[in-house]
Amino acid sequence: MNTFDPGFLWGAATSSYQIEGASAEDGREPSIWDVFAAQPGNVRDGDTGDVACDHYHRYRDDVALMAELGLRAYRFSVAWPRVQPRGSGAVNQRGLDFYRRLVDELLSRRIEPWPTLYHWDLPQPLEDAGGWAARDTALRFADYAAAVHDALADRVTNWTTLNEPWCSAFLGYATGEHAPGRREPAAAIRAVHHLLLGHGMAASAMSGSRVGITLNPTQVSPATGSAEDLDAARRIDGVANRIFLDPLFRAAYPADVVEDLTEVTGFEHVRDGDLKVIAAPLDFLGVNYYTPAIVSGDGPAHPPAKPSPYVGAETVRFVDGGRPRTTMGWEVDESGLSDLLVRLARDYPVTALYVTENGAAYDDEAHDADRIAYLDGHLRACHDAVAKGVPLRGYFAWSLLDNFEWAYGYSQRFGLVHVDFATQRRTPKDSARWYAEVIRRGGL
Ligand code: PNW
Repeated sequence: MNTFDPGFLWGAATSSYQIEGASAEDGREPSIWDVFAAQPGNVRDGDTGDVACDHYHRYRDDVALMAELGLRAYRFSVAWPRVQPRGSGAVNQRGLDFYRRLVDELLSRRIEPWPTLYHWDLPQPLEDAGGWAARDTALRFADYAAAVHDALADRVTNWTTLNEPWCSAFLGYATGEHAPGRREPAAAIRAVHHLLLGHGMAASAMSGSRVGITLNPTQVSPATGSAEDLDAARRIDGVANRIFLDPLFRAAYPADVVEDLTEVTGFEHVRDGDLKVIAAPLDFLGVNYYTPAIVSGDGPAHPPAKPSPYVGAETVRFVDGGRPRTTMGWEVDESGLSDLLVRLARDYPVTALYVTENGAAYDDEAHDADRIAYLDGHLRACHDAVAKGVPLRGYFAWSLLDNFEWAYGYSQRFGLVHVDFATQRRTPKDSARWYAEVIRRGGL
């Protein structure tokens, strides 16, 4: 049996825009995702998060469901446009009250609340003022973080600033696949910096609590040992991983990444002292993992017509690993997760790691043997990493519920619990019962 430490934290995750709905209730105003999803062509089938899983009204039932699964922790995100509808100024008490009710409900069921302060729903007025490409957004974020922290720090211990700043910066500002849908590579690099700066400023505003950040590092390997493929892997590792990890843990942007980006930016947006703020000590690092990457340097000589999220590495080609794929088209390879965790613990001074998301989209409704196999394989990979000395302290399955999967709308189902979006009926899948049993036994 693969047993985990008794203190290992077993959880599941969601995010505000993906499940809450109630998009215009109790003073909430539009975020960049409301505006982006309303624009035809941006989200599959014209889906929006207006209703989503209606969690805003059903949170009590949803917490009861979590208790049935035996979850020890629940990772959710706070919607900035509920708390500060215009992104700055006075807080909206009714918005904060929702999260207080949710947290109290969790605590009454002995489920640890793990809030994330930013899972992509930027108040639209801040995007109108330049979004994450503008420095002021970092200051606004720290202000908002302090307001939520003040309201809930008496009952919440573990705080995460950002979810996957890579997606915010590169899918939001370089490829335009995510809100705000901009295609400006230089703006994406500025967004990286202002997201990191906002993280650092927020972290210092929350002293006294345990504070971390969640990244989605890419486990990248070269297709062959050729010099071209090794260089392709270095470049992707640079602009996907080290561009975040080095500022956070070493207070510096990696020199090779700065060099790779010379035609895009001279990093004039970085001011003296910023890196010191960004490298504020972290209590934990959250890792979201779904699939690894295999890359080759023999890509097309010119960037393809479709914009690449890998700014400065547009010619790198992603190679098929020949493994089965989920309905997202993502290859299933759990060895990437153990390799990634081992690498992070080896290269950076992380004291505690959590897998803050891991899971798979499949179409099966009740009997989801493929999802069970995915989760089983990845939990074994976590166990391997622990055996190799990685300080992995917990695991959150993505996701508790089928939900709004961003540009894919409701077409991709990641839930342990099936949601019939016409009736909002929740039905635990086999994977939910399987996961409950894993938690009860403390391993596999
Ligand atoms: C993450 N990519 O998103 C998010 O944190 C979740 O909100 C989301 O539902 C989940 O993973 C599943 O997609 C990602 O293109 C979206 O590499 C896109 C990418 C990675 C992560």
